[in-house]
Amino acid sequence: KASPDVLAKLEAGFEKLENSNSTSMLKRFLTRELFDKLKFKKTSFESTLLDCIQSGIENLDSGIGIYAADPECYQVFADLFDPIIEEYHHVSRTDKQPATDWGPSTTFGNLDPKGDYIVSTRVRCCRTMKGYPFNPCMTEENYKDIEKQMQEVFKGLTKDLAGTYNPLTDMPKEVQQRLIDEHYLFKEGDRFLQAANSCRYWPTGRGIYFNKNKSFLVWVGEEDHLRIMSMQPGGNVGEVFKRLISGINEIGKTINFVSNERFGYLTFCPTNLGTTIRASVHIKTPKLGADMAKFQELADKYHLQIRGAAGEHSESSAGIYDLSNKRRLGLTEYQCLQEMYDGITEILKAEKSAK
Ligand code: ADP
Ligand code: CIR
Repeated sequence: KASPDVLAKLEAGFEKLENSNSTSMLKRFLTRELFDKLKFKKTSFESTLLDCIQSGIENLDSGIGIYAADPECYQVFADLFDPIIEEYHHVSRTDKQPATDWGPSTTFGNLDPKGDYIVSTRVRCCRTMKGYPFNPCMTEENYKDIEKQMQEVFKGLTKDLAGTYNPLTDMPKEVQQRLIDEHYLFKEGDRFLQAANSCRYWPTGRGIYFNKNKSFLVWVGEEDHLRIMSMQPGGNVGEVFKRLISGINEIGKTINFVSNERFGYLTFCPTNLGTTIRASVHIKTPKLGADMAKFQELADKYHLQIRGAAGEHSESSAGIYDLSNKRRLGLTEYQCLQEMYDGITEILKAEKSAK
């Protein structure tokens, strides 16, 4: 059972949330009744409801406000996670995640051959390594182990995927900042992750791998054990996706990833479950951006998420937006890409015909 100290923090946190004007999913779904039902529970990793919701309590501007402190939380606190997962991904409780399917490799072409609108394209996915819990339950040794294992894997990558691993512990701050500004590296001190107990022992075990032209990259030890991504300038979705598939397949030869029937690949944040795929373009749509309410409506219609060009929770600058598929669970990898591809095709039509 949760300790008196945890219960006191939970009560105070719940009250803070109740009295706030937060619009997070956590606030919407965590009723008093549900709170009272879940507040005493603990997983075998000793994670409590507090571990899952403290980020949303500290950051009242959260969109979601909840993380799974360990993989068991998805079951133990299912009454809270399920409705959030259902609404975010448009799935129902009895759905199972379809088997991995990358689809035919030749489907996707260049969304913007003339290069007038799309600045760059990126597809990322998340992976949890077997044998390790999520961030809040990880020890310093866990971070070091994961990094060590991955350094061996990286040494084996060849051809277009061949590159170098760069641990944060050896990276001067200026280099870090440049890599962040160029959209390659995760930022340090994300307040949502910090409040979720996910930045302990930083920078130990954190780092970035990239190939020679920084078109294939892997983040180690950030929000998830691994974030694997492929990116390049322009709108050639096909090339980007193909490179991602080859990279994941290579890494998957030696590393076991955690998955289950219902949720597919397990991730720390419930929004990333399933395929874990976020396929995005940085796109210039100043006309659509002039009326954000209408732009959001259009994005919703095609299940696209709008982010700023510096990533989640950032503002758009110079009329450049990050548009990506919003759903990742309940559809295949191929379908995630298709959702983005078809949606962006429509967005481009709308931008071109807007006054
Ligand atoms: P994630 O995509 O991993 O969920 P973020 O939204 O924070 O997390 O994005 C991470 C980084 O990737 C940010 O620097 C963001 O600008 C960059 N990024 C995302 N999509 C693209 C893209 N299509 N082209 C270039 N950079 C991108
Ligand atoms: C929030 O709730 O806003 C943060 N915890 C981040 C949620 C992740 N969002 C997403 O779309 N992947």
